[in-house]
Amino acid sequence: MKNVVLTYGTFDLFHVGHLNLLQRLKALGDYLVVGVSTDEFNATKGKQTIVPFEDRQRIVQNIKCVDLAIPESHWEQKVGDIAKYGVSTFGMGADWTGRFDELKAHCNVVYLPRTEGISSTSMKKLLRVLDKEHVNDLRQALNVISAIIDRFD
Ligand code: C2G
Repeated sequence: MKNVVLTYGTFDLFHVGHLNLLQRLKALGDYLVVGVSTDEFNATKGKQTIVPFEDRQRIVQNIKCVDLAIPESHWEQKVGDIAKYGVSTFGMGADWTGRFDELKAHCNVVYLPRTEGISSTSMKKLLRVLDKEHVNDLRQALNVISAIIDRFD
């Protein structure tokens, strides 16, 4: 009997924190199903991604430890997915601790430690600093500084 593990996520700007979690979850079973949040669903979460859904799903589907990547389009699909794929373990990162305990009625529920020091949110913040508007501000500031330096020459 296949030991199926299920998880969900946005996986924007896929990074080592996502990889660590998926590998740890796969180690709990022998078949890993990953629900990837659609762009529409993320909008309801107030989340906007850099990488569109189609690309995020393809990236996750091609991660070696992932057996099946499915769309996550609403919060309520989890119980149906657990039954559909015959899930024995549902798992998330620790930032979701306690949020899916109601699923314990259907399978094991685990929350695994997150990888510290890396997040899509912090990468997005960094990218925002490098956007056109900020670069122009930086350029103007540099011009002012070099004008001041020139006066001292
Ligand atoms: N994660 C992690 N370490 C990090 C960053 C993320 O272990 N440094 C884990 C999160 O805890 C989560 C998974 O990676 O379990 C995916 O994280 P996100 O892409 O941020 O997913 P999220 O937007 O939290 O979506 O229905 C549940 C939602 O779809 C979860």
